[in-house]
Amino acid sequence: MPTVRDVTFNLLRKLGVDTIVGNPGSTEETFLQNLPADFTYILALQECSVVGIADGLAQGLKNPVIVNVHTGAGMGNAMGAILTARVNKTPLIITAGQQTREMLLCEPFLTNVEATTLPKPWVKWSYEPARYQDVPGAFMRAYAMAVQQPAGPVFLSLPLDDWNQEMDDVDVFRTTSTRVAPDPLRILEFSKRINQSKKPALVYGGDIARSDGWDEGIAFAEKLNAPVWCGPFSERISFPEDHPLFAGTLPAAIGPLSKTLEGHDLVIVVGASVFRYYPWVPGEYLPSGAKLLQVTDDPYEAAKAVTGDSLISDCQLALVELGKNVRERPAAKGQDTAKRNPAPVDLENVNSPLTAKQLFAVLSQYAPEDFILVQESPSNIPELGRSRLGIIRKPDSYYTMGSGGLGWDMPAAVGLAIAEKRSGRNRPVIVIMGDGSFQYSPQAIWTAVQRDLHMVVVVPRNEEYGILKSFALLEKTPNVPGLDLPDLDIVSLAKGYGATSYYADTIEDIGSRFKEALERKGVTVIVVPIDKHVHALLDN
Ligand SMILES: Cc1ncc(C[n+]2csc(CCOP(=O)(O)OP(=O)(O)O)c2C)c(N)n1
Ligand SMILES: [Mg+2]
Repeated sequence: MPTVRDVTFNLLRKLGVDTIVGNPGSTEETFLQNLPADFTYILALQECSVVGIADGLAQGLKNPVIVNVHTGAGMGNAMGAILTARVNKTPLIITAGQQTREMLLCEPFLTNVEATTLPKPWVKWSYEPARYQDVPGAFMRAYAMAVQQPAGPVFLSLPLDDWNQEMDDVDVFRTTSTRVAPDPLRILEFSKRINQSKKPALVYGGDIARSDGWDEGIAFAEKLNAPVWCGPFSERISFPEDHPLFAGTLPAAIGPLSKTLEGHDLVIVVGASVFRYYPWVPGEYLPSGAKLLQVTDDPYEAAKAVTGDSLISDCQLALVELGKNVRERPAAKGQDTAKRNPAPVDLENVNSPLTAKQLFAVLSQYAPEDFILVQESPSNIPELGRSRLGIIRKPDSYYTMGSGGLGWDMPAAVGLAIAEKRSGRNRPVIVIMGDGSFQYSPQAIWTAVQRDLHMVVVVPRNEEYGILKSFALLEKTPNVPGLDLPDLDIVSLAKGYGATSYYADTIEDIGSRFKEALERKGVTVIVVPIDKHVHALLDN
């Protein structure tokens, strides 16, 4: 008779899920024993990196990935990245071993007490099979739950003695649709309101990128001839930032956001929260007299929107349907052209250390035509966005976390680089990583080196948690302790994980190291000192 393992691995083959990212312990070894040759196990050295790598890989492959971590402690370490996977809407089947059923009542060492409660509220479904025979069916249900919109992580707690049990060779494979089409009546209502509006504005978010709606988003904006804003803290970019209709990123605060949209009588948000605010700056949600329409694939987002009317749908499908029904508009008189042109930077007269702006200008000179950009560099996001390197022009080329949880981007970049290698796209992954942010998941670099990936990490080193100083200024909270980061030897850390690493502090050095890192495959970490200065928090 087949075992639970045999039946489960057969199911996973049918589902096309063949990759496990994990960090093993004794409670996971029965699952991992004699891993079939057609499955890949990717080892990461800490669970935040495990989940981050799986997240990047799943996004890069556009397919769910299995995560396997070690009972309660592994799940504890994984939680920050699980939270981010939920916000990022990444389908992950997260599994953790559980102690033997025989002993669970006496709670032996390594018992995951209340295993299904631990990952809540950040998983869509959390389950420990009631019987070993239910393990394959639980995986099927987990898959179906993870891939349906809004996609996201699910959790299975798996007692270690289940895997070798014999069971009938049941086939629990089934399929389910993954996209939700819009209500046709609601489409007509929304189209009518768009057609009646005098000056609509568009706000695009990550759902469009996830639904492969890049082209449809452009066509819709061009038909309306309306400016396109990117929602605050967007984890994906869904519209070319060099397009003449691109208007910028909305500020992440109530008052400034509505001020930015002044002059528009209708705000059409597609695939973003309404809105992802950060500091509290009071004001109206919308400019006076303006109304808001939201399209989202997530009923939760529709319910929590602070204002406006919502339509629940896959964003690509909704853009196509709305596009058929809205009237074509000419360009408004005096309408601006592309807002996002690289800012001019003087590289002739520079001080030491360089500014972030100068650093990004240098990197931009060598940036290839095709690459993936990943950033976790909080105080430098606006400057990055004004450089050629940071102006996103192509679909599926920018990724970050929508949660604010540091420690996600380094491993996610590794997962994305694995997907690039596996798919044969082979774009290099360029990571801009703050010196503070670097410390949350540095061990992901080891996985990248071991898997021979092409990744270039540039660390703007300001020796501080710069963004927190900006926040303290805005919130008028002086003398917060613990915001300085002296004496961190990031080059040695990177070398310790096997990367090639350099300290570069001149324009020539930065340029030649970056160029070399892009030409040579492999993992390179370049640490560049930059000046300390407190940025305005709501600078976009
Ligand atoms: C897991 C986690 N812990 C703490 C924070 C709070 N936090 C937000 S930004 C930041 C500092 C980031 O510093 P760095 O990467 O050096 O970027 P800089 O602001 O200097 O550009 C911290 C600690 C967080 N967002 N996530
Ligand atoms: Mg810093």
